[in-house]
Amino acid sequence: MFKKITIFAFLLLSFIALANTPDIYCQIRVPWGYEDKVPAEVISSRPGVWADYAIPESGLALLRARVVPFEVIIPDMSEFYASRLDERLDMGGWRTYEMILAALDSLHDRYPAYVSEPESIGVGCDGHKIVCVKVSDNVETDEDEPEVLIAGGIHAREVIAPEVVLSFAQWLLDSMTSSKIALHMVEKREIWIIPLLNPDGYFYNQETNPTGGGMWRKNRRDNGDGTWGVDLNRNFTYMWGYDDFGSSSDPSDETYRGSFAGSELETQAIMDFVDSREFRSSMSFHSYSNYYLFPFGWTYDLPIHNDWFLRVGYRYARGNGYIYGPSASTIYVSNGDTDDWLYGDTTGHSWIFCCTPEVGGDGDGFWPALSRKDQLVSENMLSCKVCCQIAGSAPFMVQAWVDPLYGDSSGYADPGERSRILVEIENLGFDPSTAYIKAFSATSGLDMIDDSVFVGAIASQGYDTVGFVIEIDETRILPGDYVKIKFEICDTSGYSTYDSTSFACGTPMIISEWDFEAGAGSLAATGDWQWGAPTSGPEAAFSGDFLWATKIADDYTNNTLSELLLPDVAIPSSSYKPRFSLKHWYSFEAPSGGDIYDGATVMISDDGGLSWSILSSVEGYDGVAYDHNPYLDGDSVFTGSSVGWRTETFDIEPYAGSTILIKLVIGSDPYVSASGWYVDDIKFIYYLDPGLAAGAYRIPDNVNIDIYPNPFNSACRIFFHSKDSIFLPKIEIFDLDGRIVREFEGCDIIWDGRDRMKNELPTGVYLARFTHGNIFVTRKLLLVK
Ligand code: 0X9
Ligand code: ZN
Repeated sequence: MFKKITIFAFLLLSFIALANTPDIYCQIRVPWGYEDKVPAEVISSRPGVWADYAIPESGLALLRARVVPFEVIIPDMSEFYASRLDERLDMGGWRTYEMILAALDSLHDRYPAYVSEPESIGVGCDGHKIVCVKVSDNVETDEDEPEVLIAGGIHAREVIAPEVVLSFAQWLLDSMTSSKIALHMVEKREIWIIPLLNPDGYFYNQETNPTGGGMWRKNRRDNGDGTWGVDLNRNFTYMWGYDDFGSSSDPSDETYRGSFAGSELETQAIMDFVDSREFRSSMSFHSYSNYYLFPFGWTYDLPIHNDWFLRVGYRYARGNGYIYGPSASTIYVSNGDTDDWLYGDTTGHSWIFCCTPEVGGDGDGFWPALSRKDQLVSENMLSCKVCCQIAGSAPFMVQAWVDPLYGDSSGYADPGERSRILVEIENLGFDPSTAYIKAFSATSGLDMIDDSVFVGAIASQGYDTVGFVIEIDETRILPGDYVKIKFEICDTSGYSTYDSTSFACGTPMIISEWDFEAGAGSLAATGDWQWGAPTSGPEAAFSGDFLWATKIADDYTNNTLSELLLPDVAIPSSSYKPRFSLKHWYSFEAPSGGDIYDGATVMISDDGGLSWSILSSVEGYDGVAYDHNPYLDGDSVFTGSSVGWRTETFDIEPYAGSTILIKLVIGSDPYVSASGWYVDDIKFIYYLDPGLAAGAYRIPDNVNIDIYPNPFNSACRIFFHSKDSIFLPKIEIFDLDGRIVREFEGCDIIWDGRDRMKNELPTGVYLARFTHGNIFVTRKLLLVK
């Protein structure tokens, strides 16, 4: 009898267990092109080659019925995820639903003056609460301050999302005493924190997989047909069910959009809450794939604020390399999602500057290893800060360069000279900004004559440029040396952002250069390389109209090696700090899971092309190509996107005295192409030799040089006297492009401002270089017509 009961009880228990047993999810890999036939979202992909999906085992039959070929990559994702977590801990070490609520309680307890009492904005059908807190000074008062929403966890299994949201709130509060920006945001914004938008789904994962790895995504609605759950990120009322791309009317689908727009309790709670506030900017954290996604998702049409989104996207991703862009083209089209509603539906609120971060890479998946938690959190703190900033005023530095209209107007900052650095500032915030900029020299020998400059009011999304006078000590900084200036951009409302610039001092002398305007140059091309005016990629040359590109009107070819060989160049043995530089714009297949498939590199040979080596770049390559690429396997390459035009510099000092060959090489693997490589303004330069003696750029004590008048109009007299030698110096006059325009030998000569052919030279700066024994000295001459 006893036995019978036990068996019965056992059967009953297993039945209950069975009813509660979640589906086993497999990660499957499907060849590209079947996206419409797979009832789930792509979780990772190599566009054009394959896409991975998380599919419940029960859904595999449907794929077979639809004749979708697939390979199982991970047979049981929950088991796989749990296996790398800590089985002794709840949720394997990730926070449970209760811990998330407790964390909000504890924030309120620790900072009652800055964190409101946690409040439920609604519940799911299983009764779990969507809880929010407000972070701000005078937290009980609804002040007239810009409002920001930092939320996450609308997809139950994306456990990093609540973690990032809570960690940001924690950082804001814990850093009020140590970080000006944290204090400022707490004082000048109202920041609403909602770590978990889908508590029922989250709790369900906690129950089914108490040690972590639960794969439930949707909420827990009983669909009434034996299936559960609506994808809350398809249930919002803006463009709900617009089409069947990325959202489904099938209740068993992972992206089921619900039976009508806004049908779900959670969606209603979120929409009501947003409509009750005045948010300007927001984050809705998801995982994974290392993206910052902006509207729209429902259409490829770009929103009118697209430029602003991209400028801010660049700031979000600075430091973590996440890809940013409109959802539809960056990942996939879908409809009824949170952000399209926040941005597009303006019936109950103004448009919101929203963003969907997808935190983590392929290796992290939905349940990252615990060792990755801190990194994934910290790499997203900047985006949260910037999101809070832009709700008010948000000045940032865009770029800095040497003022070409200051001093000798050469556009170069020479040792021994005063120059001016121009700094461009943009305001990415909703409110106008006023700022001042402080500048700090980070290189000894570079003095800031101006160390603080006021910037006037900049309208939302506007720009302004200010200048800082600097002086470079010629005894400590030599031509060609890199110097660095740090900037603090102080918003007068009370916080700062930081940036810096670095550049080489001195006026470069040109050994040879090509801007490709007059023609293709004598370059030898194989494969995709073409000279012309580009209509793809950047759609314009860096300067003028023409450049070289791996197809000027198309993407590069798959599985191809293309080489562009420059004519040989003799680097004079006397040349000081010779460098090779180019301007380039590139877009190659984006690396996936750390693997680089396509890329480009610069190779050098000093034996006439018998042997080649990679020329290292001062600014640095993007990574090392993977063995899928038969041409550049193991080589340092540029890959992914340059994000606009860049200067690339290569040190060729070891080749002084040699005749070198340089080739620009791009290698692609058999799949996926992109715009390719666009190269303009190639230069071989060196700097004016500061002299071999100590004291460098200064005139040695035993030498006296006089030039008068200087500036001059028709002629100047150049007088050279050495106490120790009767030999005559060589005097070479260079123009600023490094071309020798005139040569003399003598210690008292008159230059009439003409070149060798007796042609009058134009107004400008010229350089007189004196060579006398082993003394090299250079002086500037200013010809004014
Ligand atoms: O598909 C989603 O809901 C989001 N990705 S996830 O892997 N976390 O599920 C992305 C939503 C982006 N929005 C649109 N494409 N509309
Ligand atoms: Zn998600």
